[in-house]
Amino acid sequence: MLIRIAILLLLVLSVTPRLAHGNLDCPVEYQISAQFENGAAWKMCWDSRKRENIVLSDVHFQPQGAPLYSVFNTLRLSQLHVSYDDSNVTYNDITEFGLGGGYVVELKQEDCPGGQLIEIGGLNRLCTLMSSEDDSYKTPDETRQSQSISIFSVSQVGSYAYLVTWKFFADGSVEPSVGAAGALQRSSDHSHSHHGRTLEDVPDKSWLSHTHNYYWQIDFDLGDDPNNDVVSELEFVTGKDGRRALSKTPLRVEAARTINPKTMTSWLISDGDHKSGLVAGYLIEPQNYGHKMVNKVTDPYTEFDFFVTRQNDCERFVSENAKYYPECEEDILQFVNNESINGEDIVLWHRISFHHVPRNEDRHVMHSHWDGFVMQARNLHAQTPGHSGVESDQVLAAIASTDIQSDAVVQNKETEIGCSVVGNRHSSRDVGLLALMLLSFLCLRRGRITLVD
Ligand SMILES: [Cu+2]
Repeated sequence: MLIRIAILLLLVLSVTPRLAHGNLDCPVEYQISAQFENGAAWKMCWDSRKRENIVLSDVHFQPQGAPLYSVFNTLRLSQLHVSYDDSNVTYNDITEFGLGGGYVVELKQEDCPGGQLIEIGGLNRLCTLMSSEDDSYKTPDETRQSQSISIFSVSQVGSYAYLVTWKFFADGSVEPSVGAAGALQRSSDHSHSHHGRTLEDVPDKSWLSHTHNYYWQIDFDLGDDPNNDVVSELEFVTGKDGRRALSKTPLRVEAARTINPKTMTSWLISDGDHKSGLVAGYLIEPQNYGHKMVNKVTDPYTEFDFFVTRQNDCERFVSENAKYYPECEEDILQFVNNESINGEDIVLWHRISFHHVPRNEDRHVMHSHWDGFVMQARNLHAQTPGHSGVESDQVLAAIASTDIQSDAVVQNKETEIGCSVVGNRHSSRDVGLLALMLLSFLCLRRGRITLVD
């Protein structure tokens, strides 16, 4: 009997897909992998959904000589919200129409030069493309190009053609982006409208300005345990002495946050798997967030740029979600309902806006306007990936010739939301210290602060 059970167990294990040693949990034709010159690799599964089209899952990165490392459970564009300045029309392209199904454009080989075309529904409609571009780094005696694999498809929605792209770099970083191309969608019969521009060849119309709000849904699953990732908000606050100090605030409950350019807001997603030493993670620095569209009257969630929620299968679209999941909430702001994300599988949502003011050059065909952001790998490597780790004599001579001044230490603080504390030095040191002690005491009483090194 025991032998039978053992044989059965062996059979089950031999046919169950497992990720160990590079086996992805999807059929071979739905797998994408890339191997780079620096020894690193990406492996993932792809799918095409009727609404959002490309959904990438089981996304793993493998640094040179290291085991496969889980990065994302899923990646998708969650809404393409287009709001016109005249407020007459707002599109939610993904839930009203969709980027998948018949909206996906067939690609030719010249659309995917040197790349691999993949069929969706019997037509070549997905491209994976390896590229080497720009200098990844340059030293006096070495130049290395940045290698990446791009995965993209094109969806024609109304007059617009959206180029939805995911780029995975050889250093572990990831860049989601969308190119808006095609043609202008809406015009008004009121020439000289304050809500648009009259273009050269159509004197009796105004082509209306509008904002494209791109919302990505990023389900990080860093390392072996998907439930121990931690999201922290980073800010750099300039003190009275003119120095900027880091303020790090772990988010412990679901949150809707805004980008503050003055404090250079960014978000760090850290892997809780670490036993000791440096913590692996990803940094989201929204340096290309542009002019954001905020309309609290019609779409209250547009006030925010970044959301953290507890993973929930029925929370799929940033807006008009209940249209497909009536048992669930309608929009992202309602998903954020104070649930604890401590020790949970967390999902991030990020919005980047592009305010599109029509110009003559947009008639009759628009050039692609690209928007996106980078998720920068942190501590996935001990040093520059692909570099020997040995400085040449030329590099050492260049370093030696520079005048490097030592710097005084400025203490960083880690706080929880509502208890952001930044040290102040010099003239107001005593007052700052007193305020720091008082605030720390209040925070400690509320059990909401952890001071670290
Ligand atoms: Cu536009």
